[in-house]
Amino acid sequence: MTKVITYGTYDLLHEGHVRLLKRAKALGDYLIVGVTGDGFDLTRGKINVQQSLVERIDAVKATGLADQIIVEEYEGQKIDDIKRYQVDIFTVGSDWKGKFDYLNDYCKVVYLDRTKGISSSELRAERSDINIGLIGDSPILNKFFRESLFVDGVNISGICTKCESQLDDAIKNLSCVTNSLSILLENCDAVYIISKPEEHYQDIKTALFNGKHVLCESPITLSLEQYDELLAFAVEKGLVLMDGIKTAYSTAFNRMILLIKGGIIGDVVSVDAVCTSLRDYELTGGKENSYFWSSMSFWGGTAMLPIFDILGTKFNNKQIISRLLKPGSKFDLFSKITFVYPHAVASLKIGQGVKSEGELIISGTKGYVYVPAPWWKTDYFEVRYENSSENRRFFYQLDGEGIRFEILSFVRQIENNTKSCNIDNNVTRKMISVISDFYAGDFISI
Ligand code: C2G
Repeated sequence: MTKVITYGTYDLLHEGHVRLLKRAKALGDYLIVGVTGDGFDLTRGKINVQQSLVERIDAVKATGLADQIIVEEYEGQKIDDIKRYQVDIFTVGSDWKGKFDYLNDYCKVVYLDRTKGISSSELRAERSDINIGLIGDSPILNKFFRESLFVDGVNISGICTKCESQLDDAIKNLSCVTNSLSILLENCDAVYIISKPEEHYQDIKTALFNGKHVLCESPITLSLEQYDELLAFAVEKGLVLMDGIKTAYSTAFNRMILLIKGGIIGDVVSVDAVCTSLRDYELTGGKENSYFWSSMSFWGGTAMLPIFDILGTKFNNKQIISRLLKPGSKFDLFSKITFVYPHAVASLKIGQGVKSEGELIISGTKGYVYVPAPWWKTDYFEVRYENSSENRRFFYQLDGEGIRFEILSFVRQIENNTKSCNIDNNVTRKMISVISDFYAGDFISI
């Protein structure tokens, strides 16, 4: 019996896939099809897969061409499979010609002509693009633009900005570059907002009023009442209002939270997060402007995310201690916040004008989790115990600091009309509540 094996994502199964499977089957007597797992596709950069692994397996099964279906989950698995299943022939479409010649050491390699004129990505692209308009002046917009290129079905259609000095040419050359929000809103279906925090409320309200979905950098607003008003309006109009904290879209961060909730370090007694950067301070000479945000606005949401994800939002009390840019201003160069819970304590240190070690440490009764700087865009963390031989290390690739996955989540919510973002609404509300307390003067000045 001649055994043949082939692999693929098989997203939105189409004629090209079926033709490949038929010709693969004809190469022998028994065909094994390796369908790529969701995690493996993410690792190899295929972030736009529409269907789940189960849906893709079912579609391949329904062709009746596969005698056996397996899941491809890791780099190099093909060699293991060829040996395990005593495969005689590996085959794949000619778009991969040459890429798998190394498998000749284990079996015969056959590249079959790829069917022209059809592909999963073309099928995905048949959906109309979602045009996203940018709002703000920050250099972060350049990152956001670059990351959007990795997401199928997204087109950056314009920008509303008051200052182009920090923007790349790719943005300056967009077809719609304006300082008028109404003109931008005529040229997009959704907006990404990173204007000054005090402008978020009005920008969001105008966008929602004009039927546009909103992805807004944290803090979405500087007052809870405003946030609740906007969220209710978005829900009423069937629009997405999404909190943009890219850390929430880092696989490593999310897996770390799951492991901690599963008890890997016992009861969590303390969460300590540090986020600092002098970049904007040095860029602007310490002068407030549209992208030199206060520490509380720039870092507050990010630093509170692990605390509220792990310990919840029901702390008994908090204390904010801040070093201000100048006496009487509400612009903190550095803040430390301590949260006291019934059986735990948490602290965060954030700084736009102070530099410290940007690590995240979660302390538990069995061990602790250590996330090295910059933890807010990490692909790596360690679980450490008293007996260091039991320590465990975790790595989850993070392309683009999580921004492309944040954009993907935003687009999926718009397409599927679902709220499935990685940040719980109660967490967003609590972040806004703490930040608004700061701006209301509830802090000790040092
Ligand atoms: N294919 C084809 N003609 C098309 C589209 C795809 O012959 N118009 C073939 C591909 O060459 C591949 C199989 O169908 O052999 C599955 O294609 P995809 O689902 O796009 O998966 P891909 O990432 O190309 O899988 O490690 C090998 C890869 O997993 C191959």
